[in-house]
Amino acid sequence: MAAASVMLVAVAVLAAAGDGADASASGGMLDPLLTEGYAPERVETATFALGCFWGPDARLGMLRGVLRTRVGYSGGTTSHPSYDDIDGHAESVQVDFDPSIISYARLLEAFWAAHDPLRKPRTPQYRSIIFFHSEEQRTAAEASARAHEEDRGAPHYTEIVPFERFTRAEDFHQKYWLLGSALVYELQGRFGSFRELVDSTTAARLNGYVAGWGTTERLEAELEAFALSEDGATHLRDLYR
Ligand code: MHO
Repeated sequence: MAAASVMLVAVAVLAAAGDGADASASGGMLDPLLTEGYAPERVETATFALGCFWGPDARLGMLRGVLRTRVGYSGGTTSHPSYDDIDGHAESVQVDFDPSIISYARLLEAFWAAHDPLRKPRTPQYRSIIFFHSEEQRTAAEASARAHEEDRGAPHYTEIVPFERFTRAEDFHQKYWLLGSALVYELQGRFGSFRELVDSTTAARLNGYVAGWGTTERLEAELEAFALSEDGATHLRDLYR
């Protein structure tokens, strides 16, 4: 728990540093992904490693245009990694997004903003990696890395490698903050399985809100779309008072 609150502080500091990311958060306009009946024409996947995966799961899951997220292990060679036997893989977050709402370039900005790629990873488990899924993603990642290095004036530890495989992490690592919140009970019963719950846009956003990535304005714009009970809505509002 102590570790989690330390991380929350770190996340809050990053937020205060302002990645300017949240044009996506701006009030008023509802994310089409939260609109009944909207179906993306195309869905793209992005995979990143950037330290403990709990934080980026919440951070990236909050971005407008992100359809779903999951955390897992990527970047190693063994076929059945687990948290206790991660063996060369890195903690990773995988994001499905609607490219008509959010660009890959914008996700890359969020990637840089959500960790410090100039800091040497404690262990291989916490490496900074962009796993590209296409040549377009590779080109965008390389350009973005160059620009980011120039900006920071120092080389970073980030690797850019082709995506190979991703193994989902254990259930208790998925939507970490949501799972620690009473709000998770609101979602149980709506979905046929825990996996469907984890894979929902609502879970991605609520996890982000509980982790502290929302704003009062955005919450008021989105709250109805989450269809929470009165208690659930009050609980969420209380977090942003
Ligand atoms: N609490 C751990 C990170 C957990 S994350 C799933 C720590 O800060 O060392 O790796």
